[in-house]
Amino acid sequence: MTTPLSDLETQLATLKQDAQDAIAIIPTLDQLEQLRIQYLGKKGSLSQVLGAMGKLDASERPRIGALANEVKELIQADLEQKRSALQAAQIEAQLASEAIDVTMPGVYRPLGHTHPLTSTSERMTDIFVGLGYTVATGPEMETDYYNFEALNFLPDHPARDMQDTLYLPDGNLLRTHTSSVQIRYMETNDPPIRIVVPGRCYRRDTVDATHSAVFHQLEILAVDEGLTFTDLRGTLKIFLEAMFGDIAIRFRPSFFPFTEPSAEVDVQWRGRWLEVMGCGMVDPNVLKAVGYDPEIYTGFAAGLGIERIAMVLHQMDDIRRLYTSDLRFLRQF
Ligand code: 2NL
Repeated sequence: MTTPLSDLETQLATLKQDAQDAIAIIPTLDQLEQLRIQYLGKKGSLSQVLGAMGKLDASERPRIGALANEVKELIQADLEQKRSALQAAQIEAQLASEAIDVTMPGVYRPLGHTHPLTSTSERMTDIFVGLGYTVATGPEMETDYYNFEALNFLPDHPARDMQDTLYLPDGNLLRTHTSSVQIRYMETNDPPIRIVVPGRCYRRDTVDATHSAVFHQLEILAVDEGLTFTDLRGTLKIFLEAMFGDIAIRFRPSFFPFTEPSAEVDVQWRGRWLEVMGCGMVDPNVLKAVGYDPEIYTGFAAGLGIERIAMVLHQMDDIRRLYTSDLRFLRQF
């Protein structure tokens, strides 16, 4: 019984050194686990060495046994340390790869905004909504009845002419004002009513700096018991002051088929009188056409061109700027 003792001691020492060297350079957690199995597993190197202890003299076993435990614990400690180091490195690598440099300049995406015609329309509509009006809309293709007849246009009124109105092959037409929406609304709603109607309109016209075949109108209509021209004037004054600020306004007599009396409204703007809308008391014939009793109800109405208001507000001289989508123009708003 000579060699086994020193043999086993040497083997344990070698095993310890091999394991520690291997652990030191292992690059991944998976490979570290393979190492653990290789050295400390049931069929691992350490088990094999311990298997040989049976051949030892009983008096030597405690010392070699203690030595083997020491080696096992050292390797376990190394494995554990390496595991922590590899895990920490893995988290570091993940953090590094997912890092966001918040100091990097951002990517600026082109940002659009509301078209000046839309924002003008919305501003105007909102003022009336603030006064308790309800927004109403309707079809752009209309019948002669809703666009003309119900609005008290005589059969031979010049506005009905092919020269002024765009007729469709089926006999319908493209509405020339939004008043047709008010007729439809009155047909299906009883007084009292307060509506504001913004919308696209069409006319057969030569296009120039102040005329477009497609344009936008906003009309209001109120029908109730006891409404007077004073109510109309007060309402329009409140609207125009909200739109233009503290300005002077004046009413001039005018004529429309659908109102009686009728007036044109001017505002004093940058030292000049500007015509901004038409208005009047709803003609009794219009009330009759929708089944309202003109002996009980009166109404007032007004209509204004949205392009005209946008042009006045933004000091524009050519209506076509509003339709040509030139970004150099649009970016100014
Ligand atoms: C203008 C004039 C106006 C109306 C529109 C209206 C509608 C109904 C009944 C009575 Cl349903 N009137 N609308 C009234 C007066 C004038 O517009 O020059 N617009 C640009």
